[in-house]
Amino acid sequence: MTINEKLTKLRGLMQQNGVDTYIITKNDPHGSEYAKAYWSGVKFISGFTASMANVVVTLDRAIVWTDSRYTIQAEIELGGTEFETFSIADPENGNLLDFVAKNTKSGGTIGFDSRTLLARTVLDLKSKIGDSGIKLNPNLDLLGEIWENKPVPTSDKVFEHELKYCGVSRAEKIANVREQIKAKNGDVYVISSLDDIAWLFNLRCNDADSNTTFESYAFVSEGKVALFAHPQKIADVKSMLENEGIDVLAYNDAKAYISNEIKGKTVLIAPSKTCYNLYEALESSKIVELDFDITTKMKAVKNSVEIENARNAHLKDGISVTRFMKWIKENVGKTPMNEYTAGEMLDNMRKDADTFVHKSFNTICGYMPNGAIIHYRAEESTALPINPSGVLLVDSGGNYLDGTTDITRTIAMGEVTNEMKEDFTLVLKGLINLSMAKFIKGSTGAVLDVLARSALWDEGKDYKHGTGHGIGQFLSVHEGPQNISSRSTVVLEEGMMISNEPGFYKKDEYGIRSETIILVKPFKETEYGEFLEFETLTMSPFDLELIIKDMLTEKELKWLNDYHAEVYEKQSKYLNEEEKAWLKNATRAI
Ligand SMILES: [Mn+2]
Repeated sequence: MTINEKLTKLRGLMQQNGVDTYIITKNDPHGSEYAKAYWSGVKFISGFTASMANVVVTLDRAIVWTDSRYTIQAEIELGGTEFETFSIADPENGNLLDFVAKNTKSGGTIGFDSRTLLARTVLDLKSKIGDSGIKLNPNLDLLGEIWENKPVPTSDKVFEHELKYCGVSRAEKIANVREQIKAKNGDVYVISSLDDIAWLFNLRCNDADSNTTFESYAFVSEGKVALFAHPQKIADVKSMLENEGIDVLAYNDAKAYISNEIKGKTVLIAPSKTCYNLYEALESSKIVELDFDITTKMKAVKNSVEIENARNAHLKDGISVTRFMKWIKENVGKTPMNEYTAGEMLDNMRKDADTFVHKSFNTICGYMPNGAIIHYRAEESTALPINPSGVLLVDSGGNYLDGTTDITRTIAMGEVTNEMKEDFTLVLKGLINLSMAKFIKGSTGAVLDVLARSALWDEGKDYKHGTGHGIGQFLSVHEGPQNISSRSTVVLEEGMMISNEPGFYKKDEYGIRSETIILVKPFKETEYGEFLEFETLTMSPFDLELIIKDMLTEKELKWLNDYHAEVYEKQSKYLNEEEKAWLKNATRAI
């Protein structure tokens, strides 16, 4: 079926159902960053594969909303179809909800599959429609009727994430959640967020697409705790959970069970993670809205067992990155390679580590102009060949039983310009200054963001992305609630892990980014307050060939040399003689 044929079929169904405007999103029912393949309705109907994309189909128009990162991709992938593209930054038409509210006639109907719209979105839509006379039909899975060969859940089974990796038992976590339900004056707490549920029950699934989560809902009250998951996936751990007093029920029964259990109760939920389909069932009870799940904050503060495991995972991961840097520097210009094959080489090197499960996201390997595309992903057929000059940006990570990693290194492939070195060094100064930060307890990431940008700002340069995101433990590579950006509102606490990833992107020429994961830990307590600092968990060298030593202050230089000495000390015992010699030179004091 061509895209235009699919649109014709969809419009036929819209007319049969009395729908004038139909909304299709990339969301799953859980607000996940990476939804399972069977939720990829946008890709099915439009062929558009960007990570940020929503679609509206009316009886005479078809529109994709995306952001500026994907403008070129939209031109290519949507070319020759009926689809128009709107940028979310467009002041006129950038807001999808405003568009549908404005462009649906009074008395007309907006339809959607309420599993794919978050409660927050539908509540916004309702307020935009107001008393215009437009009706909503929220439970219409029209795509399901025309989607041939729709992907189905994988057969991967849920397994236990052992106590030696996660450090705290399910029973203890559930008891803590119950205390917080009480503290927030709730009776019942309903969780939709998949990584929160995986964390709470100490369960994981080695699923496709870099995911360790499994589709589920959870219900916690004073007397009950229930987990809803696809029966074939949860089979191996079902009796273990039931023996601990956890009700294990079918995923598709969640809505009915929850509606029944919440009558007359006060329900806690996070509307930013709850789909409207489930929210509808809660609407008749008293709802206390959470900005984010109770478990999200608990999960973000890592315990001592998780921290020790993470140190190990980052060391193993860093060794793979070191081996990759050695390999690519020694082979560029001799062995044919492109962005795609180089990325695969690194992915394969990671597989040697004993606790490695899969990559934590799709490797970004961008050579020269492609390095300047922030979310670039090389495709086998269009990857640029890598030549022995210029810079290669590699952002990658692994999911290990003992931790999740995310590391970016920018590597000189041969001769580089002075401008590239200057930009690399400005970015590195930012990374170092954030790494060295001491800050008073109570600070948010917004207080620290400038540290990573200041050297660039001195030169009138900047990067258009946040500086840092939280990271999971054998879970999602991006997790909240903390982050480092000018808009951050969450206080950084001891035990939180966060990325430190300033960059600089010269459009059509080259991209530079350096990234480590840093851990918040105590610094000192004085008469003026309690102070915190960071420990760098990521272990792999920064390319000395790209550093202009004279641009570094004495303090920055000392940090760099100390860090490199630590990388060598920790990694060398796992390396062979040849690798050791290479790393010795790559981490030499400058
Ligand atoms: Mn990152």
